[in-house]
Amino acid sequence: MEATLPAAIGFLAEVRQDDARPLEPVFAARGSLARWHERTADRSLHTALVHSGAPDEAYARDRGRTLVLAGELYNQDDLIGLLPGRVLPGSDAALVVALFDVYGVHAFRLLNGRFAALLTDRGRAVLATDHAGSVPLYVSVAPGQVLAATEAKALRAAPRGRPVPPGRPLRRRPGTHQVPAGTVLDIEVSTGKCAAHRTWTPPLARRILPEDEAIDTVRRTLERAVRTRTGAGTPLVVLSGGIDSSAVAALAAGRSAGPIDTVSMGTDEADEFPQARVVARHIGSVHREITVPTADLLRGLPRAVWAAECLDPDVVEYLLPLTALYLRLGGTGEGGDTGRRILTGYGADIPLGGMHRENRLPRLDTAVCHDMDTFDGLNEMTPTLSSVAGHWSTHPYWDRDVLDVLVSLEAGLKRRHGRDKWVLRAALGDVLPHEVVVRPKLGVHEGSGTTSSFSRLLADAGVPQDRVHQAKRLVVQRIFDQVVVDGRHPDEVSVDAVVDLVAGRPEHDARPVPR
Ligand code: IOT
Ligand code: MG
Repeated sequence: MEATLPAAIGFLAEVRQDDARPLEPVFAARGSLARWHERTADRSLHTALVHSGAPDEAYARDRGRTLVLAGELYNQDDLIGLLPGRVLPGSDAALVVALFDVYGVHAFRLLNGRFAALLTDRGRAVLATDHAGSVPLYVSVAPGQVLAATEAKALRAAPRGRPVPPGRPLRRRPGTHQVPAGTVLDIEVSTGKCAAHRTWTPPLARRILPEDEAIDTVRRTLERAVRTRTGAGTPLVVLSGGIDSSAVAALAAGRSAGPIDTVSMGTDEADEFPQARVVARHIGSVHREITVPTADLLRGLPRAVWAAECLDPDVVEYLLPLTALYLRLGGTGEGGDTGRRILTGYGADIPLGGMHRENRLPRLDTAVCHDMDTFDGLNEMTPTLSSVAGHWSTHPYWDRDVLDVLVSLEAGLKRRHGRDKWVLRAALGDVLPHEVVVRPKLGVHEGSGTTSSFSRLLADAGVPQDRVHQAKRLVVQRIFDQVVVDGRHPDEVSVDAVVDLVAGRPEHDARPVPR
């Protein structure tokens, strides 16, 4: 459990009653590939695993059950306490399979982690996502076969599956479904019948806490989330200099024996380098700045959509600069020896309403409720964004405990004394310079100039101002169709050609876009 990266960062797993040939594994995630086959009297399990050097730790077998796990857990200590008298499990996968023996499918309600899992148990295939669905999981189900993968493109050649409610049908591949966040699908392999269990849901009620107590709770849970994500090597934090990533960097530095690494990206048009430098200097990190030419950034769109399998143009604008950064960090990830463990400040704005620049409390909570209702399926937290470059990213603000605390605080603690994300700023006041604590939010899409340069690309191609957002949606959709649905490699997709196509056919493309 002390390796830098999780044992596996992705999988394709096929549970079948027949002897059909397994699918060719296709992943954007980069790592070593291990294949593995197991046959019992009534079914076979074929698995292809993207791993980082220790594929055996991504499997666990116990009492006729086999579990395949991509990702990792963050509450092992608590979980191990539930298994008194047993031999201590040697991996996260072994821990989950041991818990399954005691709790059945409800074992997944106990986990705080970043994972996707498949478990076979006699005639059943059980699929599970973490609370946030932060490692995407797709499935195709037909009588006698259950095919599951952490990337939709890996199921491209799967035979057409049947609906598995509440699975979300994939665009133009209605037989492939995405397993919702915080969900277990318990599938009878022979019939394809599926029972769903929700294992997490965002808190709907709000807690009233005195300022001190709220501050203390946020600080403690966030510290723990950073600690459990730090792993064996030197942590690397992607740092914008805003409060979210600066808080993560300061907490990681606070518990590290030596200096941590931080890195900031900017473009030839915009950067937040001076702001990030203030933080790097304060915490004593080894800091790097990476400048990406805007033209290269935009050319990277197909790779970002290929990695994230995302159709939302706003989210793609957040993910594009981050993908560009991860690809330039260096390290091949082949064999798992050079991939980095990366901590981000991603996601803090969702439970705190930080994106909405909203003063009025009813509107703030409306924004929080809306965002907590709609994040699922956007894949904005996917580890594949960084694993296209062989790295593993993890987001402390979407730790299950941190998220539960942040969402549930009453809105007056999120917006207070004229400041957004007040409780977070107050909780980090002692570890960051004052100017960082009070710095207003600037999104990565703004700080890197991504939104404006993408808009300009479309305007230059002749898209009228009031149609730019819709045109962005169409560009992303067409790229998605090529690199996810049709299985093309992103290097074969020309952004200019897609932009020209969208710009040249306004009437045709004005119809609503199905999600
Ligand atoms: P933003 O908060 O700006 O960035 C997310 C993370 O990316 C930062 O915490 C930091 O770790 C990293 N980062 C940002 N800019 C840089 C940079 N220049 N160099 C290095 N690292 C950087 C969008 C946003 O504003 O990102 N994300 C929001 C909300 C998403 C909305 N989604 C939704 N409603 N479902 C967020 O909460 O992070
Ligand atoms: Mg930020």
